[in-house]
Amino acid sequence: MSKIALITGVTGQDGAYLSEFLLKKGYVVHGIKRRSSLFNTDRVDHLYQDPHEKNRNFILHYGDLTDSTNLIRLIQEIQPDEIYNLAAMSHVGVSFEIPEYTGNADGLGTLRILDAVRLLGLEKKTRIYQASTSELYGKVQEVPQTETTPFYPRSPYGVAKLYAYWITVNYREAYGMFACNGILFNHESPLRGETFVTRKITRAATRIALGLQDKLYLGNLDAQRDWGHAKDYVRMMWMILQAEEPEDWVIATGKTTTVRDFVKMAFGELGITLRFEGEGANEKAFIESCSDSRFQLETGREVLNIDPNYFRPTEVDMLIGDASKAHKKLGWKPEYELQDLVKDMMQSDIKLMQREQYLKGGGFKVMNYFE
Ligand code: NDP
Ligand code: GDR
Repeated sequence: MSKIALITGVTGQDGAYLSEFLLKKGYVVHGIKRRSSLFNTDRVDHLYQDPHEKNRNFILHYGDLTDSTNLIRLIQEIQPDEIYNLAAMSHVGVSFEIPEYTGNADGLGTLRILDAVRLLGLEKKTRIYQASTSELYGKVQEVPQTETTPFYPRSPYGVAKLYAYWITVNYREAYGMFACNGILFNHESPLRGETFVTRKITRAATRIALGLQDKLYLGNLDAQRDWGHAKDYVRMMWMILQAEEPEDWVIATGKTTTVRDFVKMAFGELGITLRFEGEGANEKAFIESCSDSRFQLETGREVLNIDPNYFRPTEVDMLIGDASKAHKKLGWKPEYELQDLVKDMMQSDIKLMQREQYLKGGGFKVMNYFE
């Protein structure tokens, strides 16, 4: 019999990679997607199976973490062996704009899943993975951060995820549930949402090189993040639920890099060297040289400015994780180095942007309903 998994947030970056991973392992995968006025399933469209087909192993359901009635009904119908709770309003900056909703979806949403499992008497059958985050550490207390480093979240997102972390621990201790937190540090990929800093940079670098965009506007270039590849991290989500005991785990690469250095690496993949000048809100970057003859770029051109609107009211300055526990107890090791990740993202974005350039060159416009 195939194992049955339920993934919330199936349409997100991690949901897509995890779906592929579990399908390859022979699971039947159910996913919860939100209703949206436009299609929002781009990342999993290649896995789509027509609802009229028999014996489907990838099935999507409408749902929302803010609706307990929906979650209870779906979990009752699906009777999952494993639930991966990946759904969240996952943008730290945006959480300052919509703090109440973030608390509801990211904090209480986790409680709704845990309690649905308990209410339905599935405590001993269903294992639960909670997508916890390095944002829990927030203000630097200890370097590198481990499973025992104290938490000090610095955003409504981090605070909501703190509630989710502890309610997961509480349900495990109170009701003997196999419920675990994966404390994942930043992980990126070609599927990363366009408003997270890495993808914003890889898209902009390729668009600037191809003449589709003038400048890149960023916020805090000094922030340091421990960036891994999402493919490595979804493998670990599964390993966490196969462990003998339910526990909490840090997943990280153990290396940290500034946003500024990520910018240099991304442009570097296109043979472009940047020169940075100025400080804080006045920092700028210019093209120093370009060794790739495909791109017609003027030396000395300004391509990066700071937009203080991207500064956060409270920032997380530095994250670097120590995943020794996962290395030793579960044998997890990341396969991607940061340079491989940047290359992967750049190769994907250059293809996407070349397509856009080709369409524009042919007189086609990116779809706009009012033109
Ligand atoms: P994404 O933002 O790419 O995906 C989030 C998913 O959650 C999307 O499918 C989104 O749907 C869905 N979602 C949002 N709100 C709701 C809601 N109210 N009800 C149901 N679904 C909802 O995030 P990632 O894939 O990058 O991250 C997955 C999880 O891991 C998140 O919980 C995130 O907070 C956490 N995390 C991520 C890290 C990272 O570096 N990527 C690091 C640590 C933790 P839609 O597509 O419709 O927007
Ligand atoms: P983060 O990721 O907040 O770490 O949360 P993000 O890529 O948004 O920011 C990383 C750092 O870059 C700085 N920054 C900018 N960020 C964005 N988004 N846009 C900008 O223009 C910009 N300029 C500078 C930020 O200030 C920050 O310091 C991600 C999410 O996936 C969370 O869901 C997850 O929990 C954590 O990673 C671990």
